[in-house]
Amino acid sequence: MPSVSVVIPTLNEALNLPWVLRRMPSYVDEVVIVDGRSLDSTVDVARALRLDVVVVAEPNKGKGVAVRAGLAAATGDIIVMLDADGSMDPHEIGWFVSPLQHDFDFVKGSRYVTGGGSDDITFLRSAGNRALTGLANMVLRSDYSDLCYGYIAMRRECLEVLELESDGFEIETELIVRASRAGLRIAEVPSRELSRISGNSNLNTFRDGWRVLRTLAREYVGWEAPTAGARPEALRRVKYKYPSIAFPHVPTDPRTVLGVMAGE
Ligand SMILES: Nc1nc2c(ncn2[C@@H]2O[C@H](COP(=O)(O)OP(=O)(O)O)[C@@H](O)[C@H]2O)c(=O)[nH]1
Ligand SMILES: [Mg+2]
Repeated sequence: MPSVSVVIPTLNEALNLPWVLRRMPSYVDEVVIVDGRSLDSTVDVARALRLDVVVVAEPNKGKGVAVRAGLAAATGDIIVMLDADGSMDPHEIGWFVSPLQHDFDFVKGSRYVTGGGSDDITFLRSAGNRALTGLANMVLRSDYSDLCYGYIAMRRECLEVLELESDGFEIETELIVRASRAGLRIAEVPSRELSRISGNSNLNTFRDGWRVLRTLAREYVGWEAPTAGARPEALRRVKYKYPSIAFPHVPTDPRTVLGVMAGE
């Protein structure tokens, strides 16, 4: 079994973290909390609920900064990132891990495939997300169903290829766009977004929507995926085209089969 690390950025989530940590499956080897200088007892709650929790202090403000610090600190073969507000259910981690054990490199949760859904999203955010997803698919020639959703898992070696640098909520866009441009093998799995248990969202629909759009444009023109050979161990699994091989259909002569069966 590969080892599994879970990275959770937290900003004043003391009331929500107990639910999240209690629902952590037993096969999760490591939980990394990246705390954005919470004013409540987030860190104490985390330590009380999970003795071996790894607490990383966020170097600067922003979810992107936190996610990058957490990913860098995680030691597992597989890294899963999820939110601390109770909107992402750790019970779903298995759905994310299993494609990674079967040749996929990068797994994204989606609220818009059968089995997924959202209790949390507003009409405005949903419309914005659909528009941005459509645009991303057009420029990337990809087939994502849900761009702005941060329940993501990947193999650790992919981190080196992705060269993440975003500071805010646009980190999710950066991850997704780069995963696709680097040629990672990507799977989407259904995920049900629940309502935040308590507190308010830190996301601002217009400001962050605009940042997503800008990130999309910047990534498309500006980021060159590392070329194969530059970092051999990280690129072992990427930059590899998966050909769809059509096996020729050779009709079998029934008499030969019958002959074998009859022992002739
Ligand atoms: N460390 C850190 N975590 C953050 C920051 N902003 C948001 N988060 C966390 O990121 C996750 C998602 O944030 P949330 O406010 O729920 O945004 P939404 O789900 O997009 O509405 C939550 O677990 C937050 O605690 C930040 O600046 N620093
Ligand atoms: Mg949330």
